[in-house]
Amino acid sequence: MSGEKLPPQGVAAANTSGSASAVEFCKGVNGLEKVVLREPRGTSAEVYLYGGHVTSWKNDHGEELLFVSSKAIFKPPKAIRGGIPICFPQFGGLGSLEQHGFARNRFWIVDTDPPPFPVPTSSRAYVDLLLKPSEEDLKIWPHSYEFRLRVALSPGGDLMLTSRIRNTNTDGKAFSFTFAYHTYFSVSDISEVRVEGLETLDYLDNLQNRERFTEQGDAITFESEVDKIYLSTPTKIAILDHEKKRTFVMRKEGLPDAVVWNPWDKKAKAMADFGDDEYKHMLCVEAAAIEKSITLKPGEEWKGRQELSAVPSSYCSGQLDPHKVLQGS
Ligand code: TA6
Repeated sequence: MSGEKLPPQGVAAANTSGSASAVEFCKGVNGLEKVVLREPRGTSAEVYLYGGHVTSWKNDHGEELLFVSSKAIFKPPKAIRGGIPICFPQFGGLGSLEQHGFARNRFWIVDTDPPPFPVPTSSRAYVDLLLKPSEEDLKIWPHSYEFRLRVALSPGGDLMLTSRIRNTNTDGKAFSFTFAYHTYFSVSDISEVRVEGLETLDYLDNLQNRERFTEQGDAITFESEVDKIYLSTPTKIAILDHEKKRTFVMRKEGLPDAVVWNPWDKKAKAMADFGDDEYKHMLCVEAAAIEKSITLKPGEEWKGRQELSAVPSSYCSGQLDPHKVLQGS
């Protein structure tokens, strides 16, 4: 079948069987390798080996739920603008490495022999990716690690990303890192979007030298550039798109912080790989570990997990009561 590529050597054929194969290995933009995940009910996701980067998540109506810029560059060393870039081993400019670290502009491989997964994945639509440092990487960040990323679609179409990072240094050295799933949500109109779950929390404002403030009591709405790191957030955050009558629910584990970013008009114009008006149709809400960096001794492993669901909701029916969403299961 066109585009169908056999899975890499050793990848369990099991999860490539079934009608529309649950996992398809194929070429994407500029011939970059990608993996397409499909669930029988019609939901799907796409992951590029370049950056271990999810670039698409569609619901069972085929509607795209993630934002990818029409000007995104699918060519190393530029990170793909949109989807879910992975910030590791450094978030933002918090260190001596390039902005957001290097994991998002490295080539990952398919993990043909992953260690047993902590929780069984209830669907066949998943892929395991692996990143290890190259000789070049060791010169800029002298640490050996294994970064395993499982991207999975649940039978209900939820998108789950689970990262397991292990310190494999043989020189007894520990290492520390910061981390984020830099998720770009597709929204109908940013001025109609509210974020629930971050009220009254402290945050570091990236637009004011990361000064610390406390968020006011109500839901967060958007009318100008925002770039905030919310600290010690609840494990569940809701992003309400009123016009689309859709609520994104983010559940996270091992990622205490959350970044909220919209570049608005000026920054949008300043980014070559971003359309001038695209800020109206995206919002980044990023499950992260920033305030306290993660430190691993040799042999130790850290796990950071994010689960995204998109639930239809209608404001008028009260279904959209964010507190119900956030307190619900
Ligand atoms: O996550 C928010 C942020 O750190 C902003 O400060 C902004 O720089 C954004 O990430 C995008 O960063 P990038 O390096 O992808 O242009």
